[in-house]
Amino acid sequence: MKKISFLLILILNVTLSYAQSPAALIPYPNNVVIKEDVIYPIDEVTAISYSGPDLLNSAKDLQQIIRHKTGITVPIKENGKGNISMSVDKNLNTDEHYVLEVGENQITLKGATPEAVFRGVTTLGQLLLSDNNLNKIEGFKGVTIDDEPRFSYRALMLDPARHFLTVDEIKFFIDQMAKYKFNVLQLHLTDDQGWRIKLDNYPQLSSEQAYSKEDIQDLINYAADKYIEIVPEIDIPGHTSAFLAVYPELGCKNKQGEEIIVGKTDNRMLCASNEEVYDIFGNIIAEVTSMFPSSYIHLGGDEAAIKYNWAQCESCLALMNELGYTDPSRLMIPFFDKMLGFVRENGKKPILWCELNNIYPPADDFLFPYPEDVTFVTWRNGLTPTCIELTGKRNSPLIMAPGEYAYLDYPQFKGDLPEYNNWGMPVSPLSRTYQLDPGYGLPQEEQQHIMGVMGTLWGEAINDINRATYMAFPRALALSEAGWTQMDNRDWESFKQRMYPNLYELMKDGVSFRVPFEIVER
Ligand code: TNX
Repeated sequence: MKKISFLLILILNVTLSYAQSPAALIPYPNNVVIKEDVIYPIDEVTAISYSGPDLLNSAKDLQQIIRHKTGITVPIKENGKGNISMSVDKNLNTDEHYVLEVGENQITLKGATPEAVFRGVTTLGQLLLSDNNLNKIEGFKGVTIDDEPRFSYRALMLDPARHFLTVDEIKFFIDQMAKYKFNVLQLHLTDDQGWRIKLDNYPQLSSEQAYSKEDIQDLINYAADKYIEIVPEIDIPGHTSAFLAVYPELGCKNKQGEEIIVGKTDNRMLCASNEEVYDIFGNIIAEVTSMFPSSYIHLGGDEAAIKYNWAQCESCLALMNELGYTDPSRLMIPFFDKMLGFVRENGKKPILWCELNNIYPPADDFLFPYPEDVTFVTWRNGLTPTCIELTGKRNSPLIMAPGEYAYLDYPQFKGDLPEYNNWGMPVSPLSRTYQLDPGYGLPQEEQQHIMGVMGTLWGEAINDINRATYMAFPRALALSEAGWTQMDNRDWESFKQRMYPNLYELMKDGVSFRVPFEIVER
């Protein structure tokens, strides 16, 4: 009996706390205590004080959030008196750990780092959203929050290689990411359809629309202000038609003389047995890594059409024999040995898409023995459990982008976009994305190596930024919660309710998103 009543109390508590939970917190913080009927009102005496110059950005952001919601511009003061005070507290233990206390007369926000304070500011911003009276802001809802993320790597990926996106459009996307505590933006900068990064050493490579050094620096700075890191991706050895259109002689021997039409030609590869490929990419990797402060560079490694290239190229086959291999896919070993050597020489760490010995289950091994220091991204439908197991065995870091949940280029509902380049993509509705547990339900010791999540917006059919946000939202809200919030603190019914005020805000900010009509019974 005792046990039952304890359970009942527990269940009641959980339901109550969800029913009364601050209406718009996404991702849901990991420790929330609601103070019933407490509101911190914003008025003439409200002022923000911050403890040092590295919190100025966060102070300004909060000032902007308050102005946006209430029209009131509250003063900000360094080390001054303010009833909203922000500071760095070295006693907090992990990088993004913050503690937020909203009382009737005072708000205090402490973070382990300036980044943590910034994450707390996004939480504060969501406390101003109200579900029942959207235009009348009473103030911050009373609450104590002690919060830190489940995973340190929470990424979205844009693909301006397929359809170019301008610097301003990417900044607009970064703004939306920051609201939901994403901290990495991967830019897929090269593919068959375009080479979108201008290099001093190889100016002829870049497509008509491409980012200059200044553009890249501008994006890096803009993202860094919101504690988002940009990870560049240069996709090799496949997905290289745009590169090979400029350097056809660096493709395989059997392909020489076959025309490349950028935008149409795919399935080409860099020749594994041509030393010039390595000379050029040594320089390219040096130049690209010098432009990005991130400790990572992503070198792709996905969907290499080996049987049409390396397997039919006489000099690749000769190299294969010389090295004693019987399968041309083993040429990935010398290929990435050299390419990852360049990554290391430049003091960076490589990321690759995880490829297995088959593209469908029952794949049971890696495509080739990957070098020890690779960080993997799992992506292919059905293969994530195998990727988790294989990377776990060698303790390689793994980023979770399983197609079933995290491919934001897949349709959100049957018959919805994309209307072209849809190869029969599985439907991936909001409810499914929300189901992602990045630990795949495994015991703790089997998910130690999982470092986070990534949602991908492959761009074949994403021809502008409004389409990109339409495909991303609201599923990116679900992914943000998957990356930040412990499973015990997640709940689909609660998420749906918290989502609505956020959708209203996104709409007010001019963000195109898909209305998730199917989650309402009618
Ligand atoms: C596979 S995902 C690709 C991309 C495509 C995507 C379309 C991955 C590593 N490679 O090149 O854009 O499918 O969904």
